[in-house]
Amino acid sequence: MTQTYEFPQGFRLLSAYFDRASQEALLAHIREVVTKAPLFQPRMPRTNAPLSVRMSNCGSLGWVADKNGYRYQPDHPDTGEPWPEMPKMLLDLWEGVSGYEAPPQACLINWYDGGAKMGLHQDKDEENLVAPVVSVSLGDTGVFRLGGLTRKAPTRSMKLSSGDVVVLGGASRLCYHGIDRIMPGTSTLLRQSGRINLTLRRVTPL
Ligand code: MD6
Ligand code: FE
Repeated sequence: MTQTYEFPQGFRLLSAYFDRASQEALLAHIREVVTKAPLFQPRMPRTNAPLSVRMSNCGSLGWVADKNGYRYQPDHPDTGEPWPEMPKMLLDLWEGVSGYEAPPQACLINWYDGGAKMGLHQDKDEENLVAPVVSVSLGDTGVFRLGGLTRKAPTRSMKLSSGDVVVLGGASRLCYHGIDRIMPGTSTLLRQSGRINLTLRRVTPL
């Protein structure tokens, strides 16, 4: 018998939070960020195996992954430059949905091409686990899997479309989650098939 999945308190999926015009405006900001802070190839610390997504960041801190571990740092791992500023649209999003009194410090940009995915993981590299993580999806639909507080807990999958916002707050903050696959050709926002996911985070305590 299959176990039923209970949505954790504090998980929210805000479908179509951004309309098409806002998605285009946000995409233009992200393209500008990536011009200044080129996509890099993250690697798994123990094995040094590359992840299938490419990444960049904006904000005062950025998340990086390489043979030395997972961490937040103020500069780009390849160029050594500080991360570009966080676009105001993202600060406004955080203010609108996070319920947290201080602004986000990091926006991780995950760039998926058609075959990319992201294994089940917890977001727990932040010193601040009280603030939620807020994400925005752009481009092709991604099949998102949300689980529980252990890797073995039941999971449930849902589609994230361009413009959707997810909030992992409260009891859902440390729930396992990942992207099983993306569905090429489901959006016309990007010039090619692919998906972008932005995750906004408060890294340090207040
Ligand atoms: C993705 N998202 O949607 C991967 N993490 O491509 C995440 O890993 C994520 O959507 C924390 C909070 C929301 C998320
Ligand atoms: Fe995550």
